[in-house]
Amino acid sequence: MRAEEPEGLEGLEGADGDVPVEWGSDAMAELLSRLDLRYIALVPGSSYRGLHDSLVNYGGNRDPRMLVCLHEEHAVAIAHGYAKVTGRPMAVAIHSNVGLMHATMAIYNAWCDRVPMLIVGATGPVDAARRRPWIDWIHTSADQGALIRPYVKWDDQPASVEAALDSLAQAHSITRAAPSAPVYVCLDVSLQEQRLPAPPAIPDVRRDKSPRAHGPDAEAVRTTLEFLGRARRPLFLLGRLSRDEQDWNRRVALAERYGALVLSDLKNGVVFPTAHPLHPNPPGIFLPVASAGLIGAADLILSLDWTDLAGTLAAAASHGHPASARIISCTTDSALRNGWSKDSFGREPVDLSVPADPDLLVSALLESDGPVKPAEWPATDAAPAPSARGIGDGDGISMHDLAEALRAALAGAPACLVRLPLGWHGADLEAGHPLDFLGMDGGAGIGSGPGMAVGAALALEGGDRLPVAVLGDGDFLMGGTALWTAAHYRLPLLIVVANNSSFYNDVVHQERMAAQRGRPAKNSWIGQAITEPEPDLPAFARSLGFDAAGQVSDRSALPAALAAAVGAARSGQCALVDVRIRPDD
Ligand SMILES: Cc1ncc(C[n+]2csc(CCOP(=O)(O)OP(=O)(O)O)c2C)c(N)n1
Ligand SMILES: [Mg+2]
Repeated sequence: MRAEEPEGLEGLEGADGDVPVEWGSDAMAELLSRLDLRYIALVPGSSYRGLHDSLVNYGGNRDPRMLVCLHEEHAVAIAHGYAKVTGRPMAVAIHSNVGLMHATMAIYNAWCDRVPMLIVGATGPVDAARRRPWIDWIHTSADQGALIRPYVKWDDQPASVEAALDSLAQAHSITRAAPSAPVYVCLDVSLQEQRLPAPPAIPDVRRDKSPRAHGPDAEAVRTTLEFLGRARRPLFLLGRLSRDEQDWNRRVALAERYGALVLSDLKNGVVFPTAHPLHPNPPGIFLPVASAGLIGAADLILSLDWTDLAGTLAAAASHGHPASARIISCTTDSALRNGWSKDSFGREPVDLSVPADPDLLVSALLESDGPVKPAEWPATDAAPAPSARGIGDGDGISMHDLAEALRAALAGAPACLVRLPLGWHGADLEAGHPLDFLGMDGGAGIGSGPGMAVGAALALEGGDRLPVAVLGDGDFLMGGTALWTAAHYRLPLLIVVANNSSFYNDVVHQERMAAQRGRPAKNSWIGQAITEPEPDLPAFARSLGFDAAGQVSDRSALPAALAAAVGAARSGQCALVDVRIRPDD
């Protein structure tokens, strides 16, 4: 049995399951229990001590059940990883202004990744006459939501218990509606700790049946079909799409019907089989040159919530392949545009804009059974399967060697690559199911990898798919204490650290600067190396409850080390493998 497993009310002292609603926070906990939220990730804090008590002693620590975290950034990253797998929001409780300050980068990542989550914040008494000396004053800010307003979809600071109940219900509805993004409700400690003269009416949260996503209108479907019917070289840019298997199959069917070539993006979860003949180029974080060629050659581009369409077209042009195609862009993302955050990217030169859920557009297009002319793409060379490239020679372990060895160790049973490090080659990603790879962090905020891995492990717990996160050592070290939450709740998880003892991505930037300025490239490691001392990652992981043997630096030892760790994780353990990789390829 897992630590703090709320089997019945076991583990709770004196709770008999029938506690009356007496305090403001009891009513809030009651409302939360009706919102289909299984977990609430948190770092405790006195600004929500009332709610904390109610979640435990009124609600029995279930629906939502608390997940203790060692940093607010991890609590949000866990909800982010959970949402990437399930598409559903978790709750997160964040203490006052200071906890929110810790949480900010993770909220920004979740915002950029368009995932739902309900963040329940708290503040010291808004009424100054009620503040305790010192601590309540430093943990109370005017308009606390202003800290994160540019990168949440909605926020509120209700001024009564009744308003708080409505606000929480509304927040839960808003975060799930497309396009999804985090929402924040700040609960004044005084409301939580208010004794209620009588239990308030709890809003009927079942009366929330509005559609979560909108399909395209008939005119948009008709015009898209007409453009597709005329196209000879259609190209689909598949971006932020669902983890649903039926949606996946429909995308394949649509591409096959029109003979469209498909590009996907390593920043997002996998949305199309990487080995399909219509997916000729491996995905990249930046646009690969071969894919730029396809953009230049296409006569119709159908962009389905592609991340940064304008920047992608500009990149293709800079590679010598300007797009001359007619462009259809299907996304609801304009609903989240604001002046502060530039993550909605530049102006898209589109011929048809379809403000709808892109997977619903795919469904609608497939419903038409009109005649289809065959596409006229020149035959493309299918990318070699990852296994055909083999393990490299030379000293040490390259990122590609690690990919090969990991693929072999995971063969035969499903796994979910929760995260890949920045140096991973797109050609080394082999994916045939929407949960084979979850994409990156949304906002490129380093330090999120461990927390998101734990969140994905939580979502996948009890299934047959093993969560595996391959993390850079910099990313791992920034967020590593998130591992404790996985160990504490016994969530099977494998973490592989691609350890180059460096913030290597930035070494490359310094090399570029040196080349541009005619300065010595040999200084590029200064200010980047994570050495002297070199952190002992296995010891660190063991201290947090993970299985971890010593660092693997010999290529011949890698298969056995990975096999042992995969075996441990598949049998329910938390395991980490620290792999010394060559920084240069
Ligand atoms: C919060 C944050 N700080 C700094 C950066 C800049 N940055 C981008 S990649 C990177 C290096 C990450 O190191 P690691 O995870 O070890 O990956 P490597 O580049 O070594 O493969 C850094 C520091 C960032 N993106 N986010
Ligand atoms: Mg590194």
